[in-house]
Amino acid sequence: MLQLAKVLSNHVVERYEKSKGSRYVRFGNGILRRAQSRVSLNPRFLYIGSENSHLNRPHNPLTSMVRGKNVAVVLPAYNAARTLEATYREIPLDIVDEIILVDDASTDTTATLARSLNIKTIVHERNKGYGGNQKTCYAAALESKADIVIMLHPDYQYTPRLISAMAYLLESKEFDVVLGSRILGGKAIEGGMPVYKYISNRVLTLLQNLIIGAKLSEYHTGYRAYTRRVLQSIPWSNNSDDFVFDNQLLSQAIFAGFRIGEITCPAKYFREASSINLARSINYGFGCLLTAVQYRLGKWNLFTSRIFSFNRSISNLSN
Ligand SMILES: Nc1nc2c(ncn2[C@@H]2O[C@H](COP(=O)(O)OP(=O)(O)O)[C@@H](O)[C@H]2O)c(=O)[nH]1
Ligand SMILES: [Mg+2]
Repeated sequence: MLQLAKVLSNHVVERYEKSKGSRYVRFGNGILRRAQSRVSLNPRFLYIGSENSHLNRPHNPLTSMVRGKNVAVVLPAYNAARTLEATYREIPLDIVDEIILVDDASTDTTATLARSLNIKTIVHERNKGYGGNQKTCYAAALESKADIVIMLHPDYQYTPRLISAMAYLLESKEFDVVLGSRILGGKAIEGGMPVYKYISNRVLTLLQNLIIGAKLSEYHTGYRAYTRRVLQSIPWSNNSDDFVFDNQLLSQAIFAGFRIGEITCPAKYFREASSINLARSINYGFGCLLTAVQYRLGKWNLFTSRIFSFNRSISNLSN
């Protein structure tokens, strides 16, 4: 590695490294940028690629930017070829160490496209469902030594620009789980959420809050961040392979005493961003209510279902 310590536009260039044919420079303020292929070693003319040059941006930067924490973004994908690149382009790679996409036997070119974007891609040979997909995502993220894992849908519904905010909230150690809530900002319907989805979300959330005894703005967002400890201690492999997986994991986290933080997240609604039909939505709604009832029975020690059969004090145990 060639070390440079020169001053450029009031920033100190800490180092310059050639890696896989690309050149990166790290400034004293912590910003990592990819330099254009022709880099002048005269620092006065060192040209830094624009922040928008997203293609072939480096994954696995030299060190993590979230105070030494390894940040992984997992993308559970199913037929996401039309929206993947737009999603990827907005992922803040200056703080993300690894992006993992799990392709659930899509019938489109999701996996090929993901690989062409240099995303670590795992392909299911057969469709395992949304929950089954996330199981592969979290297993891969834990294996890659991630300290913070952010699950983002590759359907470009939730803005990836909040990844940094979510990662820093977890890094603050005030929270163990962070949710990007579409409800908090009060703009869900304005943002295009269908009215029937909004009403179902609010009613389900109200019932879940009453039964579980929490006070979340919603339990149904597809934008979530977890610490390694949460994913290591909750037995999520017992959960459903279907859409209710998320809801079970969140309820398990509350059951175990993990602290849940929420931030406002605007969400977009367009054809590719929302494909679940009414029958599956209703099935999901009943699954959420069943989870809440299982939670309550588990808390009252009346009946312990499989998903809640773990030590409820795990959040207090040391790492
Ligand atoms: N693994 C898997 N994921 C699916 C399947 N169907 C939908 N999804 C994903 O589940 C997520 C939520 O579905 P979506 O239609 O966007 O729901 P909505 O945004 O809540 O209306 C998206 O990321 C989809 O790609 C499936 O059969 N298998
Ligand atoms: Mg969606």
